[in-house]
Amino acid sequence: MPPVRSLFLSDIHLGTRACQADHLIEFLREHPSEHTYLIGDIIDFWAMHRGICWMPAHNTVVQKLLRRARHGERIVFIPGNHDEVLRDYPGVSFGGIEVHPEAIHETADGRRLLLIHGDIFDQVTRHHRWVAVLGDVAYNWLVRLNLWLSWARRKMGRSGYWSLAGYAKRKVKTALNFIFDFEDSAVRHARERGLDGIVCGHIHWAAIKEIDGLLYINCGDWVDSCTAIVEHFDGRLELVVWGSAPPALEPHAARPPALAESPPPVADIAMKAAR
Ligand SMILES: [Mn+2]
Repeated sequence: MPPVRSLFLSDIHLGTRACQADHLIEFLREHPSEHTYLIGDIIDFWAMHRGICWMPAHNTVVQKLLRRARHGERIVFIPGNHDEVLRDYPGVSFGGIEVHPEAIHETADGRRLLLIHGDIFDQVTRHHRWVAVLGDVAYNWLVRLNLWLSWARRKMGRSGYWSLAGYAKRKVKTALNFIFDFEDSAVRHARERGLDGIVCGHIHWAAIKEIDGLLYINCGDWVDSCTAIVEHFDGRLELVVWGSAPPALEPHAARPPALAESPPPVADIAMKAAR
């Protein structure tokens, strides 16, 4: 019997430099499972538009997943916004990996969970797709610009009323509000469908918690935090933080999301969170 019943992974972003494929390969090796759910943004077609960064380790991830499907594991791929081209293939199976726009998983203890990437709960990607795409490109430039601006202000001796720290704090607060809105609308959606909870991704912030009596679960990502959700054979769900020097990640901790590519804290996190 494999060590866990189910694996839930999202936001791997294969095809980008930031993807932590090596850690993921280790994680997969240690966690054979009966069900594996890939909950979106597994392959980053948006980033590959701008320049492919496809490492040998990215091939290995794909091969390992195909191999698991061949050996009788159930592998379900639920596309996200970065791999939305696959949304055009509902019900299709690629090498034994089933593609569905969403799925329902029943845990060993009988809870029914909706599995969906979650970009539909993100007002930015939903209504202003161009903002999200632009934000993705502009993010690194914003970080640099902010650094340069603060340097220029110091040079000009204008340290006065404009506080970089205050600016960063306001941005973090915006990002946290963004997360709370996301979580609330995800849980509301699951409730409307008469389910016991939801497992999603998208905001790169792993969590297992109860909101208004429903289970809210986010798989996190394999760009920055190397997190996954596992289901044990008794139906218990656990957040796993993989790899060396994991952040002191508590599911409820107020940690700003998605600090990939090691930006300084001045980053426009709200924009980043829209990934
Ligand atoms: Mn996404």
